[in-house]
Amino acid sequence: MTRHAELPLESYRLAQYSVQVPCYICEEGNTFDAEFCRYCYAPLALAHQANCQKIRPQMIATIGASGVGKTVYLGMLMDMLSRRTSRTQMLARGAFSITLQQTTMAALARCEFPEKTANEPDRWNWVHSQVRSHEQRKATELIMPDMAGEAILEEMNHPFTYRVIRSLLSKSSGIIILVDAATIERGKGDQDFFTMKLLTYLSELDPGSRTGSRARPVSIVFSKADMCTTCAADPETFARERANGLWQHCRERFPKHRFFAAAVAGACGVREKFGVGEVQAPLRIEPKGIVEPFEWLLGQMR
Ligand SMILES: Nc1nc2c(ncn2[C@@H]2O[C@H](COP(=O)(O)OP(=O)(O)O)[C@@H](O)[C@H]2O)c(=O)[nH]1
Ligand SMILES: [Mg+2]
Ligand SMILES: [Zn+2]
Repeated sequence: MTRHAELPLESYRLAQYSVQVPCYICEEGNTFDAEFCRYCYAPLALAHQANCQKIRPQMIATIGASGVGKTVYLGMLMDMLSRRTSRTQMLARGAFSITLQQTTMAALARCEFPEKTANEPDRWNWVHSQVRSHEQRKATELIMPDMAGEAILEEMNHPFTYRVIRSLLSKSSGIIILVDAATIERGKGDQDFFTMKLLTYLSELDPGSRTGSRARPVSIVFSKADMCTTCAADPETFARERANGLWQHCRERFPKHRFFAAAVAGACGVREKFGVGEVQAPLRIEPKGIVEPFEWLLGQMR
């Protein structure tokens, strides 16, 4: 046994913790080795990625009630943009940015829709990407999360329960709102009410400011247009006739808005899933109107 032992003093390692890394979404300080922001639960990988570049990324929020098709739409949008060789193209930054596209496309390839998005922000998929278009020489850096509809509703009803949603919506340069065309066609008013609530929340985040909500472009996308031919043919008229409250709100509060119709599936069937019961299954994948709302939004943001 020896009496003397040499122990290296490693307290210098603690010095690294004195430098805080600000979260890209809520700007609160975090330690350099944290995976998620301790205030809003956004991944800190976004902050690390953004720090490596000269251009600060802009944000686009995709919102809508639970089950409108946000995950399917965003997954398909990423997949289409990342495979394109002409017009608008997308290049993922960071491996985490590919998960949404991967899980959506894997599910669709099995003739299934992807799993429901979890409510906890640390389980959402975030996409940080570089978007190029042939009209613009400079690329745009974009951050887009796939949020859960229940969390969005909770934040609207009880502000500050989900800080990540509030910070993201107040900083977003553009908004994509998804509305379920199939439920509107069936005459149910809840989609209309939910979207009006969203628009009111958005316009009250920073009322009156010139750079605030009124200046922001908003794409209103009627999803599941494969189940509603009138909507697919003319989304603007469909909005005016079938979702009049929503149409009026957009006209009065968001001067830069446009209505679109989108569908990922060409036709759907119902199948039995063990332990779950009947679930919708896509029979054909026929994406329609997926890229248009995004390209319009990008054009307006520039
Ligand atoms: N017919 C049809 N149904 C769709 C389409 N996209 C989504 N759905 C249905 O909507 C459900 C919810 O989609 P999801 O993307 O998880 O919605 P989210 O909660 O807004 O993320 C899916 O399970 C499908 O049943 C579509 O393009 N056509
Ligand atoms: Mg989802
Ligand atoms: Zn944060």
